[in-house]
Amino acid sequence: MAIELEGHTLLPDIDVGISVSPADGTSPDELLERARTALKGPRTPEGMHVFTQETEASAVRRHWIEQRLEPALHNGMLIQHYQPIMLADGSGVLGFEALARWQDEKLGNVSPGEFVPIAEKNPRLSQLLTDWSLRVVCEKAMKWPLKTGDPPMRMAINIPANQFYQASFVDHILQILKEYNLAPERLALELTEESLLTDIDQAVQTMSRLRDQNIAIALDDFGTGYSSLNYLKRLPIDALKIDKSFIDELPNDRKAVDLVKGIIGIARGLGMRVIGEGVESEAQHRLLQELGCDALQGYLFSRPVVAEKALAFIESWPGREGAW
Ligand code: G
Ligand code: MN
Repeated sequence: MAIELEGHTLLPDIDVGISVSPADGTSPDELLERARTALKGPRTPEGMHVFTQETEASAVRRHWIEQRLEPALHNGMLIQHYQPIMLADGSGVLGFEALARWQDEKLGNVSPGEFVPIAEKNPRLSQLLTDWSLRVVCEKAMKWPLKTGDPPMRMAINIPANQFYQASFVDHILQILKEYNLAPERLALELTEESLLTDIDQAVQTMSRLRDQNIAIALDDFGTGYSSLNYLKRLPIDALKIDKSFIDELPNDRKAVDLVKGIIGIARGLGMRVIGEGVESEAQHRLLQELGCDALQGYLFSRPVVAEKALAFIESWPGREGAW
């Protein structure tokens, strides 16, 4: 329902959490608490969230993840993993994406797909996780011995929107690189479309500063957000990473093939590189290469692996330059 307010039209969105007595509780407090918990779970198109035992279990798990992430970071329970980004023709490794793994005593194995979104909603955890990631990569991965003559590979790090929009973000990154005596050419930052939409002017400005310093910028999970093509044109982005959900439907789904073809065409037109994510089969690899993808990443080549394995992986491939 539209509301007119001082010349603006507001379209308020309503979410309703539902709990039912007596199954979900008998006191008003208990029922309210569960209705609130329900709000964090699945939503019907009408904005209804009904409390279930699964909502409770996943809310409890989310709560524990939020509680335990900070001590886990301090106690070395997170291990940085690295997934190679391959040149599409398979001739070499373009770089790696750093992806953390967390083995928790109480929660078991917590995948980044699970804890990263939770951390990203909490500014403090977001900052701790991003800093940890950056520092581990600078301290360890950037020091991997490269064969003489090999071009330096870029290490890609995922940056949450709330970090990207910190006023001191660029200085902070440069400061860390300086501290470890590293060239900015060794770093790539992965941002999601969400990061760009908060404030497009600031995004353009921050990205331009990073770009001026030769830090590469990749747009992650491309196609899942709401970025408009108009924005895309304004942003100084080096590479688009096509989201795995599109790649999953290759090579047989005609529409997915056309979409991916379209995305590659747009990226090309804007002078950006294209990286396909979540490549799991040889057929996907062949098609993406044929369609003109520059680089590929996925289980077909390697899962995210610990540093020693990543190093062994590089040794098994001839290093080669690929700009991004
Ligand atoms: O959002 P982002 O693109 O940063 O996510 C990377 C995630 O995707 C990581 O958790 C990584 O383990 C996972 N991943 C990478 N390659 C593959 C793949 O080929 N298949 C699947 N299922 N997951 C992948
Ligand atoms: Mn990523």
